[in-house]
Amino acid sequence: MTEWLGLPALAAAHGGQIDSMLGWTHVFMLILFVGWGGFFTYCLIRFRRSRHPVANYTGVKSHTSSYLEIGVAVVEAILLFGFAIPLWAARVDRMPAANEALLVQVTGEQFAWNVHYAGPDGVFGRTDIKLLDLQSNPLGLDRSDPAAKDDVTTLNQLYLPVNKPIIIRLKSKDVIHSFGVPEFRVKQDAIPGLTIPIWFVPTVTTAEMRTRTGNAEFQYEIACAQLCGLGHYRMRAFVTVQTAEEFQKWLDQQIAEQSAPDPFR
Ligand SMILES: [Cu+2]
Repeated sequence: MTEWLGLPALAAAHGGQIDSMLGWTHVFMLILFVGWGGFFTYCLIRFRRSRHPVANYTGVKSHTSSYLEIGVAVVEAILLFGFAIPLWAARVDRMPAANEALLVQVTGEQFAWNVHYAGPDGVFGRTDIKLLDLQSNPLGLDRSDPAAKDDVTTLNQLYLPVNKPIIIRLKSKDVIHSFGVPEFRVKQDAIPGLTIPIWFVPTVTTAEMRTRTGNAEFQYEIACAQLCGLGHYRMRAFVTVQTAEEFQKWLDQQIAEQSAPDPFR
């Protein structure tokens, strides 16, 4: 229905509503553009200097333009109160229940995305700024905390199961970044000092999207959507959407690898 907008392929459950709002906004703006453009052209011709060498000091007496203005304001109010605010409220207020969703912490830093899974216990392990090491432990995760034993962290790789509500707890270590994945129709600033939840349901696996687009290299990409410093251009991460079984297999493998004692320590 909204193909004419040329948006990226849609891969999230709520995306249809966003697209239809974008479509309606474009339709109304096109009507306004044509209306104002026509009025402007009419005025240029109707009040040209050769026909009106002297200004008319009385001006227009009819109220047509006021009614038109009111009409425009009404349409804009409908867009705002009828579409935009309800959609925004639904996205922000109606978080899925924590036990039905997968909770992932994503922390932006100059210039990478750190991903943290709680593991089977569902509890994120303790983090401590004293343990922070940009190379080996960018989140400062305390592996001696029992809750951290089964935690999984990755750099610039977000793995997600398809058709399951995902809640992302978004954070930033340094400056304002922005988590944007166009196919999921999500974009949220990551602000230092705040933990901001966002949620969506991915509906198309990476493999399926590769078949659909005919692009064997297709990757969902988290693009940092706020200019955050000199390396902003390379602040990208990849999202791999898999079936529930594939995702579980990946997670189990990561837990086994990451909980094993480090032979180099
Ligand atoms: Cu950034």
